[in-house]
Amino acid sequence: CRRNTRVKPAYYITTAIDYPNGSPHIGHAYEKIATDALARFKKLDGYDVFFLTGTDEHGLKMAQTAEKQGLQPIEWATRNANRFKEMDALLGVNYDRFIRTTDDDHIASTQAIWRRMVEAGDIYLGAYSGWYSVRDEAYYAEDETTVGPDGVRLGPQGTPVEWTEEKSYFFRLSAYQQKLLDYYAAHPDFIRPEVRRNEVLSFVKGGLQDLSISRTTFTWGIPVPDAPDHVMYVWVDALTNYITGVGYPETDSDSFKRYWPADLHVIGKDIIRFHAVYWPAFLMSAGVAPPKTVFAHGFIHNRGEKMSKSVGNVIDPFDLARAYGVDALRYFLLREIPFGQDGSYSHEAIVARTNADLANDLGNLAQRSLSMIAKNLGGALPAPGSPTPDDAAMLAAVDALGEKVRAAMEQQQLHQALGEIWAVVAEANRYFAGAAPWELRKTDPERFGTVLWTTAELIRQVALLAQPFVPTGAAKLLDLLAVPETARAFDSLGAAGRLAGGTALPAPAGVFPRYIEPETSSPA
Ligand code: ME8
Repeated sequence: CRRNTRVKPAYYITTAIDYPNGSPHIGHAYEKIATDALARFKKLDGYDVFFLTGTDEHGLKMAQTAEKQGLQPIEWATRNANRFKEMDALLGVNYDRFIRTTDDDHIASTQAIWRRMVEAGDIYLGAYSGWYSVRDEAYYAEDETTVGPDGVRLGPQGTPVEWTEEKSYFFRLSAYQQKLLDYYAAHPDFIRPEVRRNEVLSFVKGGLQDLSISRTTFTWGIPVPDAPDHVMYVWVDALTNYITGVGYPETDSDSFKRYWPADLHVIGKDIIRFHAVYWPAFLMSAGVAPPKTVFAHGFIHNRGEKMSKSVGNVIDPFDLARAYGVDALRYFLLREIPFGQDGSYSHEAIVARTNADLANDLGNLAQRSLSMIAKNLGGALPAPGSPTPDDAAMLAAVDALGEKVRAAMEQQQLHQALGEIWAVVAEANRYFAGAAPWELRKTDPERFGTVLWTTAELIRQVALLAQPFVPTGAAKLLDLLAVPETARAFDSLGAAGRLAGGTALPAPAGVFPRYIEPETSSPA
């Protein structure tokens, strides 16, 4: 059966939706870049990918900041949502839909899931009192709070909490403890990485209390059906974005049937409870299948320090992309920080990665080998002669790379995927230096051709696999090897896409520039 007549398998991947309560920071950029790399990988690997991202626009905090600016909440949300879209465009984040929780279809979808939860008997009216953090949009139990030296009571995230009492609708979360534990047991990949899974398991085993899911003290939210003085708790609204994005409540629609349940929700570690406890419980109540995997990544710190507006060390992704280039920024974030762990950003670290891995190891190898072909062979790719054991070993190593990278990506281990690719790049540099083609040119023209062909072929496969991570530079490398657009998916890896001797190559050009310190100080 021919590949292009087969129906591609569906793959649905999402990011968290960001609070557009200011400009995006590097943490927002990190999550979008990582998710984009995962989405691109799956597309290149033959999947019909749907990639959803967006903004989470309701809630008291949004309303309060808008008011401080003298704006309507929707004006403030729109202004900042546009900044998030600009960031995605700049960083090469190729989403299929940018959802805003103020979109009409999302409001309808959220009211629909609410009604389904009412029909299931899981929503009741009660009164709520507790310690509420405006900053986190969350209520906390007394024992989750602490009193600081200045007498201010703080929630578990270190934000101030206030004693609050209001009439509220409740979701019967307590009824879902065993169902959730059974679900986790039956789906070991539902929460990743392992450390987060353990955290969630012990939280749920400790018992679940019903969840307050409506507010009467402000109006910037989605109205509760048939209860006009209540707006929904922002997290009910926010989590629902994932099903709105593929057509909920039209559960019979092609898109919903095709893409739901989602394959992967990529989120930060601070919001795992919402995604791994509340969300599957809401979905079970509404009769919708939970997503397959929730992966929580770590936090990015500035030189090891937590970023905060008050400290003034928040990093602007626009500045970074301008200073280092988009490929370098993407590569650094995805290579340096093991996905799932916390990591740190620093100017020195990004420069070191850019210059060593991109400019030297891959960029120079391409430049040197392709220049030899241009200069000595009139730009025509040589055909390989009979391979020596070294040539054969090099080719075998790069032919085995696709499987290794795929295995790492299946586990969302992006840093490991890049580690595998650059291990082959390092090997290729040793191979090239050992073969010394500049000496073979006169003494052994056939082997000269074989070494250059082998080097070009391994650069082709490295560039194919690097596309999800450094899309611009990888595309340039493939251009330099005259690889047509139709031969850039992963079905062209290995023998299927071998470079053909005699192919006319364009004039070589630099692909990954070195970072050179400007006269003035660095941006960070
Ligand atoms: O939590 N490093 O929005 P948000 C890495 N609207 N990731 C970070 C980070 C950092 N320093 N700071 C934040 C929300 N993030 C909700 C989500 S989803 C239905 C609703 C991550 O703007 C954070 O963990 O505070 C989250 O995944 C995302 O950025 C948006 O954070």
